[in-house]
Amino acid sequence: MSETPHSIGDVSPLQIALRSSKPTLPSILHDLTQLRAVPSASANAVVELFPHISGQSKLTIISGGSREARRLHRVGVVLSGGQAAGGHNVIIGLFEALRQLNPASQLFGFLNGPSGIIKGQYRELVASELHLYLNSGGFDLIGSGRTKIETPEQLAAAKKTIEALQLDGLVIIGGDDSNTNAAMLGEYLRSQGCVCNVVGAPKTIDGDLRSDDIEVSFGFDTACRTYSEAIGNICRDALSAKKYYHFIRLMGRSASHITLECALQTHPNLAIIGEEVAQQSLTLQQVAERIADVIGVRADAGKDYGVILLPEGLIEFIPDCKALIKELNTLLANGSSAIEDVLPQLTPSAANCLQAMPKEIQAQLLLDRDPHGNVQVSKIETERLFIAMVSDMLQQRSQQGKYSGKFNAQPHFLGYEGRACFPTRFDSSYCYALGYTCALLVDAAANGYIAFVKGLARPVEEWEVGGAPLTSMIHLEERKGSRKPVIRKALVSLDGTAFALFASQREGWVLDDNYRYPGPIQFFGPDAITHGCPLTCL
Ligand code: FBP
Repeated sequence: MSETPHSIGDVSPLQIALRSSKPTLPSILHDLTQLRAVPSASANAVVELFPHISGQSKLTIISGGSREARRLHRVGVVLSGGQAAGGHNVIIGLFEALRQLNPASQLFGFLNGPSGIIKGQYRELVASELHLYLNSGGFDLIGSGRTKIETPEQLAAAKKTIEALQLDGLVIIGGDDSNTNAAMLGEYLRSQGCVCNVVGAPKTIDGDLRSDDIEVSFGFDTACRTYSEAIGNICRDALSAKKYYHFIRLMGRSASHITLECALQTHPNLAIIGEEVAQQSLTLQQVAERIADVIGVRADAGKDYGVILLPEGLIEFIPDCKALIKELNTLLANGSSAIEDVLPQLTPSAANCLQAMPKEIQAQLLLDRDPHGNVQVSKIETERLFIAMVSDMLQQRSQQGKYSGKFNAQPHFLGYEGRACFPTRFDSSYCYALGYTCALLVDAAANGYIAFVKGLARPVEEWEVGGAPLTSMIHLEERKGSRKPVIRKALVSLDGTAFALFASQREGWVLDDNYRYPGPIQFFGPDAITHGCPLTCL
C-alpha cells in the first residue's frame, strides 16, 4: 500500500522520504577508481604490546591512483557498544564503496555485536535490504553488543570465524573500548598469520573519541541536537510557569562534551562541566553549593525557576567520589557487591563519602560494571542527589535568613532517546563518508587503523578522508583493578575554543533568561536549518 500524509501505515512518511534521500559525499569520494592511500612521512612508535600493528604511518586518501581493476573483497562489519545515529549509513557507505571497487565484493554483518564474531553468527547484507535502512536511526539492522574479544579463547574463536568466511577485512564500528578491541584483534590476527585487515570507525554519542584527525565521533551531533530540542522546550516551560528548577542530567558517560554542546545550543542558567570540577578539585558539597548559589542569586531577583545541566559522568570527576569509585571497582572485580561487605573494606575517606550519599545512590554505585569495567553512570541518578543536597542547603540558608525563595525541583535524564533517532544531515553524510573510507582502507590492506573524515566545519564536498593507526591513541589505564591498554578518552579541553566560548557567556545566563531554542532536527529545508556541524567543532 502506498503511503500518503493522511494514511496510517507501518512506515511513516518521514521514514519513506529519508530512505530515498541520498547523503552528500565529499568530492574526493566521487570516483573511487582513481584513489590511493598515501602514508605520511613519519611513522608512530613501535609499541611493545602491539608489535604487528604499531610503527605504521597515518594514511590520507588522495586521487591519482591507477584505474586497474580492484581486488574482490569479503568484508565483515560489526556494530559495537551503545547506539549512535548514523550507524546504518556507515554500513551502507561501506557496502556501496566495496561494490564500486569490485561488483562481486561481499559484506557480512555480524549479529548482536562482537559476540557475533566469536559465535560465528552473521548474515550477508544485500542491497535490497540495506536501502530500507538509509538515514534510519538505531542499530537494528544487525544489532549491537558490548562483549569484549579479549581472552585467548575469544580471540581464537574470532579468528576461526574470520578464516571460515575468508574475510580480508573486518570493520568494527565502535567507541574507545570497541576500537581498543579492534587494535587487539588486528594485532592478534597478524601474529597468527591471518591476512584480514581490521579497521575501526569512530562511533559514540559521548564525543570522547577524538584526536587530531577525528574531530568528533558520529552520533554526537544527533544526540546533542535531540537533547537540545528537549532542553529548549524545558527552558520555555520554566520561563512560562516560573515555578520549577529543572535539573537535567545528560548522557555522555565520562566526558562532558554533550553538556558543553547542549549548553552552547540552549544557554541554561547553569551547566556544570565535569572537567572543570576536576581541575578545581571541587568536593560534592562544593558543587552543590555552587548550584545553591545560583538559585540564591536568582531568588534575590525574584526568580524561583531555572534550568541546570549536569553531565552524566560528573560524579567521576569529583575527586572524593572518583577515589571511592576506584576502590569500589577493585572490590567489585574481586566479588564483593553488598554494601555490608564493601563498607569495612573501604578506606575511611571512601567509606565516609559513600555513607554521606542517599541509600538509592549508594545502591546505584554498587551496580555491576559494564564488560569493559566502567561504572554504569547512566544508572546513577545524580540529578536527584543534587536536588536532595541543594534542598537541604537552601533550607539551612533560609533558617539563617540567607535565602527567601521557593525551591521546587524537577529531575530529568536525557539519554537513550538521543542515540537511535534519525540522524541529522551532518551525521547522515559523515557516516556515509566513513563507510566509504573504511572500504578504501581495507582495499589498501590497512590493519589496525581507524577511519577519519575531517574538515567537518567546511562544506561536505571539501571533507578529507584517511586512516590513523589505532596504536597512536592507546595508553595504559586502570580497569577492573589492573593496568590495561585502552584508547585514551578525549575529555573536554579547558583550553579549547568551545570551553572558552562557554566560559565567556555563562555569567550572562545565570540571571538573564537568555534561553536559546534550537528546535527539532530538520532534514529538509533551507541550508541554515538543515546543515551545520556541532558548535563544539567550529
Ligand atoms: P558507547 O561508548 O558504547 O558509544 O556508549 C555510550 C553510552 O551511550 C553512554 O553515554 C552511556 O553512559 C552508556 O552508553 C549507556 O550504556 P548502556 O547502553 O549499556 O546502558
